[in-house]
Amino acid sequence: MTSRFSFELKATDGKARTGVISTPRGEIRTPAFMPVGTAATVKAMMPESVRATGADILLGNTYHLMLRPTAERIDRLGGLHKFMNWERPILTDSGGFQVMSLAGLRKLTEKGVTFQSHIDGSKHELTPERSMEIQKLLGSDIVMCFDECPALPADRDRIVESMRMSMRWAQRSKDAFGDRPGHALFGIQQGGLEQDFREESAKALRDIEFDGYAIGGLAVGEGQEAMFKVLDFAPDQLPVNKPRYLMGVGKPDDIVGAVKRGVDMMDCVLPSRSGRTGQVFTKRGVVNIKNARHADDPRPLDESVDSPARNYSRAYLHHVFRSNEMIAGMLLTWHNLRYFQDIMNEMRHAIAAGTFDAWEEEFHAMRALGDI
Ligand code: PRF
Repeated sequence: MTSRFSFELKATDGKARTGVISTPRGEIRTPAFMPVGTAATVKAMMPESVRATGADILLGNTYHLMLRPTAERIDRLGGLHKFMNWERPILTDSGGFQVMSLAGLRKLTEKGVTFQSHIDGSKHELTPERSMEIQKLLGSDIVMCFDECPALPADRDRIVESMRMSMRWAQRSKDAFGDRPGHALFGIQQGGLEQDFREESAKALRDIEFDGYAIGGLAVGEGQEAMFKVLDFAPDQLPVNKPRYLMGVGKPDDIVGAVKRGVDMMDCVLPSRSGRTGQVFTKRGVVNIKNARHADDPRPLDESVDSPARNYSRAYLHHVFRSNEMIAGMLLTWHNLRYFQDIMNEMRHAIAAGTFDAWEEEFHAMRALGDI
């Protein structure tokens, strides 16, 4: 085990990269997909099962955990890893983005943001300094800068103003984070869809110097085409020798397109949330298990995905989903998480072998066939 945080690039194929992030809590193979464990659990999964899907790292949320059960309580109980029984790396988001999408009555100033809890209406404040303190109390391995991001579309003035404040917050985050060997701090690039603002943001972050760099402010309503246009230049604006993390993305084809453009890490609630709403991701596209056409189908969902769900018929999965049985969410979530990790694993191998383009072509061809 290394005692420091480091990133080693092993191979590239076009702009796609594969490598390994080393942390005192274990290695993270990249490109990496991070399941989301918002409230100290990946919903419907035990940590052992999450690991069995192939995940090297989980994402946790400052916003949810500060409200319930509070960062101080988690600290008293030995930190987030011990609390949730996940000993491998955890990345925590910094809270600002979740405040903007979930909290009531928000007030944004240069100092930070005050808001009302979506749980009980109580009043709270988050600043770069408080976010760093909370992420330290949680024991997060990869800490995210405190940032802010406007919903798109927004006009250029609003975007640049917000980006520049996030860059001032990035400096305050770095100052408050201090020197914590074995723990990493990632900066977050903002700037909407504008190449000049993205470059200004990247330069500000490069000057401050971080252990990794996230691309924020995407997947906020702009659509895949607009997002890919930004990803055609944004990763190149960030240091080549540090991990690049695209926040909150995405569907399987978003993930593949992002990796092709030089992204190393991603997170999304999609595989776990969809598992609970009956949406299933397969090599041949999306299947909705609720659909009546599955009611008499004795075949498994997708035999090629190695999860417990393949031991059940579509008819059974349809039945337990329609009956609101918990096993439906458990099996479908496991399947989805395993499918996402399979994609990452296949991409890592294809990049190392220099066959990413052929792999991508096959990925799209299989989806074009439609469900079995
Ligand atoms: N900033 C932070 N978290 C995020 C985002 C962001 O821009 C996004 C945007 N897709 C998701 N999560 N801190």
